[in-house]
Amino acid sequence: MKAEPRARTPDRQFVIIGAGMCGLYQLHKLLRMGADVTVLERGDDVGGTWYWNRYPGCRFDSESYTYGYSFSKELLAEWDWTEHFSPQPENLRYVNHVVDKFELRPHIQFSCDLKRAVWDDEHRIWTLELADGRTLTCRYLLTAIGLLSAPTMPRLAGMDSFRGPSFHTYHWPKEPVELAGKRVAVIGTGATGVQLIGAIAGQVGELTVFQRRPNWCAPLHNAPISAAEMASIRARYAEIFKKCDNTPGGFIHGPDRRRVAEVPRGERLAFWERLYATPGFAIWLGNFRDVLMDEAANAEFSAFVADKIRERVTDPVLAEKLIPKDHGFGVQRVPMETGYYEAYNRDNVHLVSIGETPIERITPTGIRTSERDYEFDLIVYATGFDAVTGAFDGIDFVGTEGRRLRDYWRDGPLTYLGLQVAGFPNMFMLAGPQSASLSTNFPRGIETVVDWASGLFEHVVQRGIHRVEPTPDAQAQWTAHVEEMYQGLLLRKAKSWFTGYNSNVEGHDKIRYMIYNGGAPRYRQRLAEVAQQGYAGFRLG
Ligand code: NA7
Repeated sequence: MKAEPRARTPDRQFVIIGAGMCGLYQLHKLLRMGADVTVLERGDDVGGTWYWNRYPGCRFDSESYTYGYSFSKELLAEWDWTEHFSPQPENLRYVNHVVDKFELRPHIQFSCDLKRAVWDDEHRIWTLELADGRTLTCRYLLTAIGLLSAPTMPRLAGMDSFRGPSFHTYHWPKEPVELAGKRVAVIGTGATGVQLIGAIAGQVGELTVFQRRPNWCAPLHNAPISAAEMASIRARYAEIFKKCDNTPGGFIHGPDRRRVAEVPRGERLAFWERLYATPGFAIWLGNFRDVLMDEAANAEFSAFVADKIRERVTDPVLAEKLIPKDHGFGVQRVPMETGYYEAYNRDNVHLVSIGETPIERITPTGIRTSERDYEFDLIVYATGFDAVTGAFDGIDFVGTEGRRLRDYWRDGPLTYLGLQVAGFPNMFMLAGPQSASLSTNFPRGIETVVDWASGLFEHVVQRGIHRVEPTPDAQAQWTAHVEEMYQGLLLRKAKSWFTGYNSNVEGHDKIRYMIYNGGAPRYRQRLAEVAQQGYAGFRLG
């Protein structure tokens, strides 16, 4: 007869991977529960996204006061945001302030690069192997490894041969980078490239942008927050967070329930003018609801935005190059810009459409396209990320019967609630693929998941339960539901990270269902039902 598995005592009860916004909140919750917990962070300080991304122009696209944590009244009362869309240095200061206030730092171990995690089903523990050879065991492994934390470089010949500095935006150096008078190349025009280009156009000598496909960008309309405004925001925090709770994306912007065709043309144009002048994502998430669902509605709004680009870019040939022709507005993540289109009116800014004249190679002195050679002092790769699953693929997770996560997810993620994977007991993804955190204003999404997961952890710890795993049925149903939620949306056709595309990663050239598009309220409701039903879909014990 097979002996009953016996839980062995691990080094730690809980290990959290990652000290960004998500991991830090989970740490705080577990400490308050009195749990034995430590965080392993690969960087040498806290902050995650806000620690790594230091490129000029990096800032929130979320209203600052909707991005901060909502869990502590005291924190809300004492922190002042200085801009409506706060820049990276301030965001990093905020994260550090939270860490100090809640005395989290002693519970975080830095420079811990997790390479492998192996589940031992007999003893019900995870063994974690770090890059430097150290190991640690834990009962529960909680990943907070970010959704855009595995940067990807193009696969171009000669990249190592360039004599000047070159780096991915994610690895923009901590030390100041000399830009004045320099000839700078930026490859990539996603949300990152668009922030960077707007910020440095006036600082560099010459700026040459290599654009593969243009994006539909919209004005951010950032502004400082005065002391009086901050006082008013503070007085309205409860109302602001309630509003975020009730919108699909966790922002203060929710869809207008009318359809484009229901509104007389003059009225809808006036509405769109107002949206174009409104700060933040209103233009994307506060638009008529069918703009993101119906081809004709989307085409009409896209034509409106195309005209805005034509108004803002003085050279009509250049303007056409900046207008996307292969997808409509909002089908891909909308980059929010500050002076982006006007940058192209400057004499020192040049656009190279590499859709027309592809890059052939990087040379020791610059970039060679099919048309000519360009010379640069600095090359910046704003080429995006192996989004969502990339950070997981970077760690060798080995579950029951030797199942490897990166193989199991080869054709796309399979999860239950975006939280757990069958065959990987006691591993919880706090911002995993197919959860709502990825499609929402991130902190709003992660507070939901962390609060809920903390309830589950309390439940299992109190009952002496040592093993939690989703049933294959529950997982299959959730994954099918996630896929179904893509069907009504035009974004299902996009070739962007929302659908798991990345030309720089082998095999990432077909749709993968990465994010939960059912909206945050529906996701929260589902989590609540699962808990009420005694954690339906999970096998406990
Ligand atoms: P994105 O949005 O994935 O953008 C990456 C950009 O880089 C995009 O313009 C790509 O062109 C371009 N790209 C990628 N690979 C190449 C190669 N090989 N050659 C030329 N151009 C390339 O990443 P971001 O960092 O801008 O934004 C990520 C998220 O960060 C964003 O959504 C926010 O949530 C914050 P393409 O469009 O694929 O033709």
